[in-house]
Amino acid sequence: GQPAGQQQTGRTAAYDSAFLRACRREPVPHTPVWFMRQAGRSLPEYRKVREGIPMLESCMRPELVTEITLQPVRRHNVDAAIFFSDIVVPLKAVGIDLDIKPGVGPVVAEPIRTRADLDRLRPLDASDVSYVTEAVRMLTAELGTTPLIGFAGAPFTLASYLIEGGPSRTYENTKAMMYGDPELWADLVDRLAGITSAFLDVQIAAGASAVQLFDSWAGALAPAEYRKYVMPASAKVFDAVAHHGVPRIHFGVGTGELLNLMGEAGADVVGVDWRVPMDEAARRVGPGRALQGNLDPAVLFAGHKAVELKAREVLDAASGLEGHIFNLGHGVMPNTNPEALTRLVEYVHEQTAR
Ligand code: 1CP
Repeated sequence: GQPAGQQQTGRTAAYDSAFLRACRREPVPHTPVWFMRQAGRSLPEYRKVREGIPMLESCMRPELVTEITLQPVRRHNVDAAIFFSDIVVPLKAVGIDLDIKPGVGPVVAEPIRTRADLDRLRPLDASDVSYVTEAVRMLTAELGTTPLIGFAGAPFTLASYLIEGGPSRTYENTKAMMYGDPELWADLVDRLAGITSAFLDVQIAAGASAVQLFDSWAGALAPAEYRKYVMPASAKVFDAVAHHGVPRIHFGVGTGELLNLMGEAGADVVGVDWRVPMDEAARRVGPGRALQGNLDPAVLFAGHKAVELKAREVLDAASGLEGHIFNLGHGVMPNTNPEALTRLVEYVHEQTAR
């Protein structure tokens, strides 16, 4: 049942696509493929249209977002598009002073460290990101039966940028708050869960037919800590968008020990990095959820024969699964030859055609 007054937006024109069928663990004509970070730096046509436009500004221009999102679909024939944006866009939209610095990533001017700092994180309203609504509408009209994946950052990963002030390898300030002031931490991730849910709501309401929650850095945590300090906030996000009826994907890097919990948080599809074979991942996640993954993105530098061999290993390991979406184990690396990606899509389609 859905709450009164809320319409199920799940049945888009892409409903019967291979990607959405795989998310629902239904039979597919071929194994669907898309790549995390498929839009962006590896494509010359991307570098061309982005020239002179800062990253955050480019996320606020619906026509540019539409063009960049469509580029990998045209070029690679992937089975899904992923909305061109960034996980920090909703934080910027609620007024956090941050920038995305080339070669670095998100940088926050005044990190969040105290209870007083929490007041800077007000709830997100759809009107704060009207450029997202506009871009998603334009995109879904252009994409037709090709699904559009909306996305957001999960509370832990967003909190890590807000607390550290930028990218980190150790998350020392993040963990200091989590262990040292669990009440402040819980309130912070709860606010972030609200912002993230609202950002996903906007994308689904405008026509996105699936969503992915990126908890990229959750692999820094042991399972007991993940369960206690992170899972409740991520579960709140998945619950909040459940009424839309669109598949919910959950992904993080180095999360082999967390795969079962990331499923339990409320995902329909669990993303797997390259460190755990797909059959072992399926065993860890248990029945009732599809899996996405998991070719090592570095394999794309090894030449086509090696790519085929390694892709075949992924397909073999995933052959017993009820729902498999082929992807890389993390994002496309900037120096990847785009032709290697196009050939990989062809290979997976041809190997799995039924
Ligand atoms: O296909 C696509 O490229 C879609 C667009 C997309 C997505 C899905 C971008 C554009 N960012 C993201 C998600 C994102 N952003 C994640 C989760 C995915 C992942 O784990 O890779 C994370 C952690 C970020 C934060 C971020 N933004 C980083 C990582 C920094 C770190 O901590 O190591 C970076 C480098 C950015 C900048 C960014 N985001 C996107 C692009 C194309 C860029 C490059 C900057 C530029 O072009 O100026």
